Amino acid sequence: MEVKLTRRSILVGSLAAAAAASAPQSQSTASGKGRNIIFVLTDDQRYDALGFLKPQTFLQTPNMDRLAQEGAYCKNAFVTTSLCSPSRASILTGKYAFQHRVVDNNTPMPPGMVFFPHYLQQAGYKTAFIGKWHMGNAGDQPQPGFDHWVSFKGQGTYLPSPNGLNVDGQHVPQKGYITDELTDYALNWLDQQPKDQPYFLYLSHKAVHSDFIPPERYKGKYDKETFVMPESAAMPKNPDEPRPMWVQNQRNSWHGIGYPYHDANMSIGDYYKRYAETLLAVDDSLGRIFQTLEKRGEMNSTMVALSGDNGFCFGEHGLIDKRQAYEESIRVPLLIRCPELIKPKTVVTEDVANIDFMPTFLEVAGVESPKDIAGASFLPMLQGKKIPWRDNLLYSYYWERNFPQTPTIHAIRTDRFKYVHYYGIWDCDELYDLQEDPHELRNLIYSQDHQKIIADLKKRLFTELEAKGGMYIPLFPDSGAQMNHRNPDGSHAADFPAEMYKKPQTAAPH
Ligand SMILES: [Ca+2]
Repeated sequence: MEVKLTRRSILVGSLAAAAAASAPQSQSTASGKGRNIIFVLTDDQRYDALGFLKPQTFLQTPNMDRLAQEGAYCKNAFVTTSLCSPSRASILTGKYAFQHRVVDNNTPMPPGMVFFPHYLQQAGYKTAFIGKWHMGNAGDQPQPGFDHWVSFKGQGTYLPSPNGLNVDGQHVPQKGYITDELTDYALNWLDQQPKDQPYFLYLSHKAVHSDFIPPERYKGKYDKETFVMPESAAMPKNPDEPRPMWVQNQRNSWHGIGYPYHDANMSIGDYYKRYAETLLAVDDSLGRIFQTLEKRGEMNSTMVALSGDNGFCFGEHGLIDKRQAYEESIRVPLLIRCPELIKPKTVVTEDVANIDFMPTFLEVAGVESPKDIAGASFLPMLQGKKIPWRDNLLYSYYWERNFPQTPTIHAIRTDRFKYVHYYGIWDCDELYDLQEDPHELRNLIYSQDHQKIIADLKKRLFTELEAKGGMYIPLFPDSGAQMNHRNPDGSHAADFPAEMYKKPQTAAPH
C-alpha cells in the first residue's frame, strides 16, 4: 500500500501576517457602523451534538440547525488543547496553550494577558462577558476588555448556590436555572445597547458541562430513547493494531466507561440523554437571541457565532471526557450566521481552530490583529473564498496530576493522517489514516507501510513546536485532589504491545 503525504507547510505566522495586511478592509454595516457580533460559547459540546447531524436518533437542536441553514457550518473545527481553561485562553488570545501558558484548569493567568475584546473596545465597541470564565483559577471577578460582566466562580452550578453571581463586581444571588438566567442577563444587556454603537456579546454557557442537570421542562424527555454505543468502545481485537496501554488503562478510571467518575453503575447512555436534555436549554437560549435581534431589526447585520471549548467522548475508545487527541475530544461545533456577509448553507471544509476565532472576529470589526498571535482570520472562507491556509492542526495537552489517566500529548493532524506522540510514559504512539479509518480503530504505528509517513509527521510536529515556542513541558506545584482510583473488580492493567517484547540476546561463547 502506498500512501502519499502532501507537503505544503505554511506557517501560521505568515498567515496571520497575510490576514493582518487585509484586515483594515472594514466589514462594517451599510450605515458605516461597526458590525455587531454575538459569540455563544458552549462547554463540552461535541462537534456532532447538533440535531442536523443526527449523532443519535433523538438529539435535537432546532435553533442551532437554523444557524447552520442560514449561515455557515464549519465541519472541521478543532481546539488546540481539549480542556476548558487552555481552550478559553486560546479563544481570547489567538495563541496556543504553550504560548499563553494557561496550560491547565488550575494555573493562574500570567499577568498582563490581553483578551481580544480589548481591541474591540478600542475600536468603539461596547463589550459584555456573560457566563463561565473558568480560566486562570476559580475567581469570578471582572476581567479587562469587558464593559459589562456577569460570571461565577469556577464551573458554576446549574441551580442556585450560595456563591451566586458576580455582576460588575457585585455579588448577587443566582435565582434560577443557569442557562436561562445567563440568557436573561444577555438579552437585558442587548436591549440596552444604543443603535449607533456596535456591540460584542460573549455569552459563555455553563452547559453542557457535567454533571448535567436539564431544566425542569426537559427532564426525562429522552428517557425512552435508545443510545447506541460507539464502535470503538470495544477493546481491541487485533494485537497488530495496538491501543496505547494508557488508553486501555483509562477504561477503569475516573475518565473511563468501566469506572466513570468512580461510579461503576453509571450508564453512559443515560448520561448522554441528560446531556442532550441539558443542551436543549442552550438551544432555547439561541432562539431567544434570534427573537431579540429580530425585534431590534439586527437579524441580518449581526454576526452570531456558536462554538464549544472542547469535545467530549461518550464511550469512544472506552473513554469519557476530553483531554486526549481522538476526534471526539478535539473537534468542536462551529456555526456562524450573518446574512450580510455569509450566504445561507455555506459549508467550510478547511480545518479551523479556536486560535482563529479572535482574528476572525477582529476582521469582522475591521480591527487589525496583533502580529504575535498564532491564529488567522477565516472570514474569507466563510464567504466562499480560497485563501492560503495551514494544512495541519497542532495539538498539545499537558498531564494533570489531578487526572493522571491521560498523559502529555502532542499531535499533528492533516486532512489524511493524525500522528499522536506521548511524552513521559512507556507506551506506544498512534497513527491513524482518517480517510480509511475515521473512527480511529486501527493504530498504524507499527505498520511497515507507514513508517515513512510517521517519520515525516514526527519531523513536522517538532518543527512546528520549535517554530512556535512549544518545546517545553510546564511544571506547577500540586493543587487539588487526585482522581486516581481503580475499581478492583474492573479491567486489569494492560500488557505491553507485542512489538515492545524482545528476547535477551544470548551471550557469545568465550
Ligand atoms: Ca470544557
